[in-house]
Amino acid sequence: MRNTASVLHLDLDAFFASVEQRDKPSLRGKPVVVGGTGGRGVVATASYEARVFGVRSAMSTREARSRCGHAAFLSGRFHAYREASHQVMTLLRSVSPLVEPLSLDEAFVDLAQADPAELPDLGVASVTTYAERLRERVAEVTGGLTASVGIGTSKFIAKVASELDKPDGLTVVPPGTERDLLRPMSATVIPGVGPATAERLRRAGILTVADIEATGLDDLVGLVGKAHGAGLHSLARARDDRPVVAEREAKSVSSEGTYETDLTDRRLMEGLLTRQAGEVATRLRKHGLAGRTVTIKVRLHDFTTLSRSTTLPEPTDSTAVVARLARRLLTDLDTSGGVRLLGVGVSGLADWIQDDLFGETEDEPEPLDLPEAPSTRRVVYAPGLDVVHDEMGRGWVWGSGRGVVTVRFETAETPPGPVRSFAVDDAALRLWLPDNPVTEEPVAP
Ligand code: TTP
Ligand code: MG
Repeated sequence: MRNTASVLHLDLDAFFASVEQRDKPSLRGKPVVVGGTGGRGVVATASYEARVFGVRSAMSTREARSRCGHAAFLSGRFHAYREASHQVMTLLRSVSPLVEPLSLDEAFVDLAQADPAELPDLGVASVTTYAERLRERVAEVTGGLTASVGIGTSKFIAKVASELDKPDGLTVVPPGTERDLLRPMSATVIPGVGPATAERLRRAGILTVADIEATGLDDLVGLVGKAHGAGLHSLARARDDRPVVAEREAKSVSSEGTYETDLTDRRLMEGLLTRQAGEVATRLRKHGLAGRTVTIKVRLHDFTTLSRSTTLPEPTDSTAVVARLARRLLTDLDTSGGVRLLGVGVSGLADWIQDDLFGETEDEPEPLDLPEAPSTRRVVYAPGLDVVHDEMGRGWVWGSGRGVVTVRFETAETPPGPVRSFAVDDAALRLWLPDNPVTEEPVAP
C-alpha cells in the first residue's frame, strides 16, 4: 500500500451531454439528453440540468421525456466524443507515463511518476494544487469540458473520491483517513458489489462499508463466495494495491462507421464490414503490423453496444481473412432491430516482418457488392447531428419530420445562432463530418 495520495482518477462530467453543450451554445445551462431518440431508445447520459428532473443513464428515452419533456433530446456524435477523449488522454499522458484509461471519459494517473519539476512532492497540499491546474488544462485542451478528480492512496479510494464533489470538483483523501471516509458509505461503493451482491448482503443486514468491516471473513465468504468475499474484506479496510497500468500504445487498429439510417439489411452490413476490414488491413500493412484477434463492434438502434471477437493461431494482416472473420462474427448477433454503428478491429498486434517467404499475397481485393451504400441512402437528419448549408454555414439538426429539417446555425465558436427550416432534399444542406476523425478508442481492460 502507498503512504501518499498519489493515485489520481479523472472522470469528465456528463461527458456526451457536455460535448453537445460545448458545440451548441444555445443548449448551455439547459437540460440535454443524449441517446437513442427513437421509440425504443435508451438514455446514454443527461446534462446535470436534466438530472435535476430525475433523468439518468440507461433509462428509456420515453421515461426521460415524461420526466423532462423540455430537454433537448439528441442522438450521439461519436466522432466528437472520441476527439475530446483523445485530447484528454493525450494531456494525461503528457503529465505521467502511467495513465490507465477505463473508458472514453475516465482514467487513472499515477502521480508518483509525474515530472518532479511540476510536482516536487506528494504531500496533500502539492497534489491538490497540481490537480487543480490539471483540471484547468483539461478545460483548455477540450474547449471547456469539466472534469471531476479524486486522489488517494489507491485506485479504489481515488475513484470513490472523484464522485464526491461531482460535477467540476476535486477531492483529495489524506492518507490515513480512508477508512473513516468509507465506513458510512453504502456497500455498493465497493467495486464488484452490483445489485445481486448488494441484495445478498442486505438480507444479512449488511448495508454499509462499516457493516462489511464488522463481518468476519468467513461470514463474507459464506455469503458471496471465496474470491469475492476476500475482496470485500480487504476493500472495506481500504486495502487495495492494484497498480496503475499504462496501456500499450496502438493496442488495436480499427475502422468504424456510424450510419444516419439504422441499417437492417444483412448484405449491406456484410459489405460494410468487408470494406472496413480492407481499411484495417491496409493500415496494418502500412505500419508493418499484424494481429491475432479480430473484433467487430455493433451498436444497435437503442445504443446497446455489442462486440464479438475471435482469435487466430497466427497474426494476420490480410483483408480477406479479417473480412471473412468479421462477417462470420456478425452472424452471431441479432441485428433485426437496426444497427447504427458497425466497426472492425484487429488487436493483439505483433510486429510483422514482411518477407513473403512463399510468394503468396492473399490480398486480392474482394469485389464490393453493396446492395445499397449508405451514401446513396436517404439522409436522415437525426436530432443533434452536424450540418452545413452553402450560405448559412455550420449548424446542427434541431428537428426533422414531414420532409422538413430545422437547423440551428451555431458552433462552439459562435454565440447562440438563428433557426431556419429547409426541405430535406434541399441541395444546399448536407450532413457534416470532420475531415480527420479520431478513430482510435482507448481499449478498456
Ligand atoms: P459516465 O462517466 O458514467 O457518465 P457521465 O460522464 O455522462 O456523467 P458523470 O458526470 O456522472 O461522470 O459515462 C461517460 C459516458 O459514457 C457518458 O457521457 C455516456 C456514455 N454512457 C453510455 O452510453 N451509457 C451508459 O449507460 C453510461 C453510464 C454511460
Ligand atoms: Mg463521466
